[in-house]
Parts: sequence; C-alpha cells; structure tokens
Amino acid sequence: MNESESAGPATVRLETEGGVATITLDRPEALNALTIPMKRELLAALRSVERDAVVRAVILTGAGRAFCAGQDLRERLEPGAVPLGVELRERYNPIIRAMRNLEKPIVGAINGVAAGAGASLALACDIRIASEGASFILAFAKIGLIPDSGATWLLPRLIGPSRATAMALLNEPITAAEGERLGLVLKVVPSESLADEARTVAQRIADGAPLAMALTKRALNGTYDRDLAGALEYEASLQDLAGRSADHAEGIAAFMEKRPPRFTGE
Ligand code: LHQ
Repeated sequence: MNESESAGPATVRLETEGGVATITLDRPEALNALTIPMKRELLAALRSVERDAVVRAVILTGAGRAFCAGQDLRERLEPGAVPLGVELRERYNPIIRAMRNLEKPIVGAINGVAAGAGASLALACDIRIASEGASFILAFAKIGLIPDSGATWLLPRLIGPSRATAMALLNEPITAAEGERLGLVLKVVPSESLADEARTVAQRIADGAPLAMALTKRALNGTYDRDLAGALEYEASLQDLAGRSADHAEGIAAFMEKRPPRFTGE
C-alpha cells in the first residue's frame, strides 16, 4: 500500500473516513490491470480493513476511466511468469476469499469497464453501484481462457445460469443499465455522482449495527451450500449471537422511545 511494501509506486490506495474504508485500484494508465505487486497490495488493504475496528463498510473502486481490466497481460509475457493455476491459487483466490469472508460489507463503485478478473472483483463485492458508462465483460474467452477468480461461481448466482453462460461463451458485455435490470447492479448513476452514491450506501451500512451487518453477510454467504433446513438452523445460530448484543437491546429501546438507534458495536 506504500512504496516500502512493494518495489514500485503504490498501485492500491486505502483511505478511511467515518467508518468507511475506500480501496482504490490505482494504475489508471493500464486501466487498473492487475500486476503481482498490485494483487499483493489489494490483499494487504483487505487484511488491514479486516483488522481495523473503526471500519464498518468498504468501498472498492478504480482510478481513472476503468474499474479494472483484469490481469495485466503484459506482465504475463515477462520471463518467469508462473503457470495460471499457480497464479490463481497464490494470488487471485486469496483476494476473492478475503472479500467474501470479510465481515464488513463491500460496496463496489464500478466507475468504468470491469473486465476479466476485474469483473470477478466486481462480482465479489456485496453491492454494486455503477456509473452510466460502466460495463462488465468476462474477456477470458477472447484470450483462450475460462472465467476465473470466482466468476464461474458468482455470476450464475447473481444473474442466473443462462445469462452467465452467454456472457462467458460469447464474451458478451453487460452495460450498467442491463446490469441494473438483471439485478447485478443496485443503481446506475452519472459518473460525477458515483463516489457520493457509493459513500451514501456504505455510510448506511456503517451506521447500522456492525454485528448484525457482519452476520447478515455470513448468513447470505452460507445459504449456497445449505438446504432450507440447514439455512433455518444456520439463521437460528447466528440470530442467537445477534440477539445477545447490546445493539439489539438498543434497537428495541430506540423503537420504543421513537428515536434513532445509537449502535456501538457491542
Ligand atoms: C491493458 C489491459 C490488460 C495490460 C487494457 N493488461 N494492459 C488470471 C490468471 C492469470 C492470468 C490470466 O488471467 C487471469 C484473469 C484475467 O483477468 S484474464 C482477462 C485479462 N483481461 C483482458 O483480457 C482485458 C483486456 N483489455 C481489454 O479487452 C480492453 O482494454 C478493455 C475492454 C478492458 C477496454 O477497452 P478500451 O476502452 O478500448 O481500452 P484499450 O484497450 O485502448 O486500453 C487502454 C490501455 O490499457 C491500453 O494501453 P496503451 O498503452 O495501448 O494505451 C491497453 O493495452 C491497456 N490495457 N487492459 N488487461
């Protein structure tokens, strides 16, 4: 995240304000295409927000006109590039796991094209707000690869298997407006409003009861490998935890006293 942690200039920025951390992919000259140092910095930023008790919600966005163009293809041509399976297991998959396991919701502020593994990063966010010119393109088929970094798992769950298959096989882009229609994107906004809109959504999450937000993400993540009976039981065990929190008591007290709740995270 700073020059001392990687060989070159920082390519990922992390800023925190009012309980919201903003992680910005910052290699605009290459449409924020992912290099090895950048992946290392992104994972470090995710680990840092995980540890920071002040942070309750995260925004992931890109600098410049793109969200992220996926793997930096120039880097793949350099001598010594490792096989793709190694690259995925060692560098991409830990990022996707860190995003999905982070118990602080991530709002993707999709400011432009999200291609290849860049699309996968967008899919791994919990909520996506997109600017009018943004788009999602898997891009893998065009270079003889399969969708990776979680795309084969996340995309069918987000937009359904039929549309996901078309996107993957035909390399068909999805515009922000189409994304909204498909439920992939919560809201499409003019690009000049994107940062504010993402901030508003993230702030609403940050102002909520942190344990309830964390357990809600955990519960929704946990439905995919459970049947209804298992999901009911999982909900019951997580609700048991939420129900013991001071924030739950505060929520009820605030309702009774007809005032906004003051959640403390306890
Ligand atoms: C780029 C890139 C890029 C380098 C634009 N790399 N420079 C995981 C495991 C390990 C390896 C394999 O991959 C994976 C996962 C993946 O992500 S695979 C998919 C990799 N990504 C792509 O194939 C997308 C490649 N890029 C594009 O198709 C286009 O650039 C998009 C559709 C993103 C944007 O198109 P335009 O708006 O027309 O921009 P552009 O193509 O003119 O790009 C602008 C510059 O950015 C240009 O550099 P230059 O010096 O010529 O101005 C591009 O070379 C550079 N750039 N993507 N992935």
